[in-house]
Amino acid sequence: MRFVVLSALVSAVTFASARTVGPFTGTIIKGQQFPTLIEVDLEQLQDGLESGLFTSQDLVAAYVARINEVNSTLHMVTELNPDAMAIAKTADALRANGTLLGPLHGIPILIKNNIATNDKMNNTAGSWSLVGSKVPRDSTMAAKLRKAGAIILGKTNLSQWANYRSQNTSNGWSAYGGQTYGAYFPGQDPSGSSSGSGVSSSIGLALAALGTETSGSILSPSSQNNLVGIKPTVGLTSRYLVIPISEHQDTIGPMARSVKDAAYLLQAIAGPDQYDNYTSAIPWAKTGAAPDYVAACNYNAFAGKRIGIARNVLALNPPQPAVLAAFNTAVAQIKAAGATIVDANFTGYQQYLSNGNSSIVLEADFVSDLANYLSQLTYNPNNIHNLTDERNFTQSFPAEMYPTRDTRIWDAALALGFNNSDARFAAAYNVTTYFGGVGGILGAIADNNVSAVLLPTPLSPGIPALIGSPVITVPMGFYPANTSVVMNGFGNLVARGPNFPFGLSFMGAKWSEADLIGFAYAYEQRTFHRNDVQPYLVPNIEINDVVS
Ligand SMILES: *[C@@H]1O[C@H](CO)[C@@H](O)[C@H](O)[C@H]1NC(C)=O
Ligand SMILES: *[C@@H]1O[C@H](CO)[C@@H](O)[C@H](O)[C@H]1NC(C)=O
Ligand SMILES: *[C@@H]1O[C@H](CO)[C@@H](O)[C@H](O)[C@H]1NC(C)=O
Ligand SMILES: *[C@@H]1O[C@H](CO)[C@@H](O)[C@H](O)[C@H]1NC(C)=O
Ligand SMILES: *[C@@H]1O[C@H](CO)[C@@H](O)[C@H](O)[C@H]1NC(C)=O
Ligand SMILES: *[C@@H]1O[C@H](CO)[C@@H](O)[C@H](O)[C@H]1NC(C)=O
Ligand SMILES: *[C@@H]1O[C@H](CO)[C@@H](O)[C@H](O)[C@H]1NC(C)=O
Ligand SMILES: *[C@@H]1O[C@H](CO)[C@@H](O)[C@H](O)[C@H]1NC(C)=O
Ligand SMILES: *[C@@H]1O[C@H](CO)[C@@H](O)[C@H](O)[C@H]1NC(C)=O
Ligand SMILES: *[C@@H]1O[C@H](CO)[C@@H](O)[C@H](O)[C@H]1NC(C)=O
Ligand SMILES: CC(=O)N[C@H]1CO[C@H](CO)[C@@H](O)[C@@H]1O
Ligand SMILES: CC(=O)N[C@H]1CO[C@H](CO)[C@@H](O)[C@@H]1O
Repeated sequence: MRFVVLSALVSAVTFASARTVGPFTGTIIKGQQFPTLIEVDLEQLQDGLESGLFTSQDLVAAYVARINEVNSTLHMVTELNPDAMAIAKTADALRANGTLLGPLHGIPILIKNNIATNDKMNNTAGSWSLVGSKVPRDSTMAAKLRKAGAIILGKTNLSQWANYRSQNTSNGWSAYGGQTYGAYFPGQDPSGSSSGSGVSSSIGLALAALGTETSGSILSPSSQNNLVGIKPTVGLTSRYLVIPISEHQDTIGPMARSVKDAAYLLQAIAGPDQYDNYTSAIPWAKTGAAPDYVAACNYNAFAGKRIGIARNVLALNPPQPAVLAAFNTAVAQIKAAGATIVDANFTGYQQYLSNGNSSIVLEADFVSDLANYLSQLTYNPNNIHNLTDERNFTQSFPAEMYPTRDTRIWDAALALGFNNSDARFAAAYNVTTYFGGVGGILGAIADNNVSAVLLPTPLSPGIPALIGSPVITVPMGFYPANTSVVMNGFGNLVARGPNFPFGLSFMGAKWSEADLIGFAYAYEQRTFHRNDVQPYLVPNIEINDVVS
């Protein structure tokens, strides 16, 4: 077979041997043992495609069959890409004549239903108001995935509007997609807002998925669905044609079953974009010399490093005993791996807890940024141009379930009376960047001379969100099998219960993703907690069931 190197990304492909030791026995394809789709990683899929064990068309068929097996229970995918099989056929043809677009060539990926594609799929943020709306071109995230060779398989369900509509609702519910459930316990709260991305990636309905985060929406569902999630620095991944909450806090990142798979995805989607000026702040935006996030996966990353713990955050929000015990074990393992562990407290944290400026930042940004997104639509079926219009639609359209699912977040945003061009916005943002920066993660890093700061993921998102700094979560443990069931505030989901997963977060300075990936990988490879507990619901179809 001849290889035509079309893209520099291809050089990143190395066909390393299998690593994860899982409890699944695998599947026999053409007489050869192959990992199951709940545990397979990117390099193993590329191996199987290269050796002719199966094709990308087989992968699409298998993943679609798996989605159909569980979607009436879990509601994790809102729509499939009707062109996925045709795209897979083209990918197979290219591969057959030796052309690989990149490491993701012919690999099915799911994306959250707020990342627009200029194809037959809808982009709705879960709202009926946007069903049928059209965008002028692909979002930069979708375009980059396609350029790297990925097959966009479909759109995942989410907490509607990325959890920015109601004060009383449930994670993973959208009017358009219904209620998403997690796969580790019947009725499991999938967390959110990238709920369907979390559930789908976790049980192998695609290699991995993209999520979006404003404050916790990648990290939290990755934690609660037993995944690795990367919340990149704001500006590392373009937000162009992604339905926004806040230009100052929104970011798009991978949710995958291994650190290395997440690194491959980040490599494909990171980088400057003329349509999102925040990407011009990327340190390598002008040189084009991107870090190699895959090569950053380093088993020895902790050797000689100082790693901090935000002890005062733990003291002010005592974690559940199972989470705290797992965290203490993780800290000991990281120390044993060569790190020096020190306190790295967030000095402004107590003051932050009683300060309301972060709500003002999101409200004012949403008023501006939603109007900006809507202004770019080339077809706007319900003539919605701003938040006033959107609230009126939502309160009038029965399937939006108003007032059971309220609009109180929007009511507050409209009552604010100004947007992010106002001086009052700038003053509020100045306060929140203090709590995130000098009084938060950046101060903790500088004052204590550490390379990263650790927290259990249920506590990690809030402070980095304020300044757009990166965080990576890695599976750290599970609630014990005898955990009592606790319902969510809305009363329809199990918020905490037996076998619920949770993660460990590595927080760093802006643009420090390569360092964080190194730490996350070094921790993952020593622990492999993802394999400790299996979901209660796993699809049965494997590639060998569809391969011809
Ligand atoms: C490989 O196949 C693709 C798709 O059929 C075609 O466009 C391309 O020209 C072929 N390249 C070579 C080198 O044959
Ligand atoms: C997008 O929404 C339209 C209108 O409801 C629907 O006809 C179409 O099937 C949807 N697209 C997909 C890919 O589901
Ligand atoms: C992007 O543009 C906005 C609005 O003009 C501006 O406030 C911001 O500083 C710019 N960001 C960068 C990184 O250039
Ligand atoms: C960090 O906070 C914890 C809990 O509040 C406290 O016990 C510890 O002394 C603090 N560490 C430093 C270095 O200030
Ligand atoms: C915003 O922060 C300033 C300075 O800390 C504080 O005085 C003000 O009360 C805060 N606003 C709200 C709404 O909390
Ligand atoms: C923001 O508010 C200003 C002042 O009211 C207004 O001129 C501008 O059009 C608004 N921008 C957006 C995007 O709503
Ligand atoms: C929102 O858009 C509608 C038209 O769709 C317009 O009548 C209204 O004035 C706008 N409201 C604001 C606050 O810009
Ligand atoms: C509010 O929504 C209803 C139902 O979609 C529509 O008939 C009405 O014209 C809207 N009102 C305004 C002020 O946009
Ligand atoms: C911004 O906050 C700093 C403290 O972090 C304060 O010294 C400064 O006066 C504030 N600037 C504005 C314009 O509010
Ligand atoms: C939240 O919604 C549920 C379901 O509609 C309702 O029973 C509950 O009273 C609501 N809680 C609050 C605080 O509004
Ligand atoms: C997107 C998708 O796969 N939808 C399927 C969900 O499951 C029902 C059956 O319960 C199918 O009819 C849908 O096509
Ligand atoms: C694709 C899919 O599963 N769609 C479902 C989304 O949720 C609604 C409401 O529960 C169902 O009617 C759809 O079938």
